[in-house]
Amino acid sequence: MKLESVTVRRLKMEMLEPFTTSFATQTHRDLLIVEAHSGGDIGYGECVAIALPLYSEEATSTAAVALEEFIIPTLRGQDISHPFQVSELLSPFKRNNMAKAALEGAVWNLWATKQSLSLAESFGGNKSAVDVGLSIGIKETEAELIEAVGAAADAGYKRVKIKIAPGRDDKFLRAVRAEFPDTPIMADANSAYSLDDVELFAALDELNLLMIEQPLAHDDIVDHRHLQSSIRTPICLDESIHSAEDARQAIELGSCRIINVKIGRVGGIAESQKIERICHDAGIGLWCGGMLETGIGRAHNVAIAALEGFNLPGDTAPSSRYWSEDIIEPEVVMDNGQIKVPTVAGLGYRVRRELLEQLTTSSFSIDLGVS
Ligand code: OSB
Ligand code: MG
Repeated sequence: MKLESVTVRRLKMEMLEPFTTSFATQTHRDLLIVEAHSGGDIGYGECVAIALPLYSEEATSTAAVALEEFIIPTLRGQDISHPFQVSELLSPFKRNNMAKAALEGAVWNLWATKQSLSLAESFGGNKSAVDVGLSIGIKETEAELIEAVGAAADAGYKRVKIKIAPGRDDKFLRAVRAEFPDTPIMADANSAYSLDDVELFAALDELNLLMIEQPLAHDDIVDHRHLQSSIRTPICLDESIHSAEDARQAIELGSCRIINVKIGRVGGIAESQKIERICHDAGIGLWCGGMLETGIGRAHNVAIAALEGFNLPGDTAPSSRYWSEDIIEPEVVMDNGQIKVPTVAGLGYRVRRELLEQLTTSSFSIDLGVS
């Protein structure tokens, strides 16, 4: 498979409602779509970096530079017989995981299309449907949060994740638990706390949360170990895990009992597959996280969640939770708390090219020089 060119589009997409975490409020997404072109086929990948480096060190603008200056040019003149070659070729470059994953994902899509495999099949997934959870942003009041959790439970989501931050934590979670004694709920702190807060987390044990996601620093593995040994609620690591090696070390140290894989954060599908095997073999809970993706990123997330090691509901809500119009057709829909894994070859959805063009604020193409 020879790539003729790669196009990177920067898109601005308004979200249906603002999404607040401990690090920012997002009202729209500023993201990149990567297109890998070969022989009339296009493979699509999404770069999940956000506008400012508040979640990880990557930002939309810096990912675009990394793609243009050194990530895409690495494929010049390469004959790609399998997408593993892409991750291998990019491995000398440190980090830049979201930028790398966007290109690698586009090549996986292209390869799956050419092999007549569904994206899930090409990744090694064999589930016919995946369980879906909802991530709810920080609300102003307990009443608003209770309403949102009730709506999520009514809609059939298999579990509800509640974003927390100092001052918006135990009172809010207790109010929700009092209202919904049996709903599977969890909390995500996006690294807003420190070991000084051990007592706060120990007191939350009585709420029977499924897990508490990334309570401590974004780059920490050691302090999470101390926290995990002081509380019963399982810790799930998100921000701290950038690779299979990070996952191995966190598991070995006892820093978490669950891992959230985001394809972008760990640098791609190949790395996600390695983490899936590690978690499966270690008996660690695993689920697919989300970064408020468009339908393109969502298609990749649903496909990776089809691997057997992904044994907990993921943050892969349907299109209508985020967008008035998604950039794919049909939109991703949820049925009884599940999303069907597409079986058709390639991405599994048609990309709405005209809408993609309309939403594009800038773009560049790199010729990979195939004669
Ligand atoms: O920490 O999981 C997170 C969104 C943006 C940045 C970080 C996170 C999130 C979410 C949303 O929780 C998940 C989704 O619905 O895509
Ligand atoms: Mg998280």
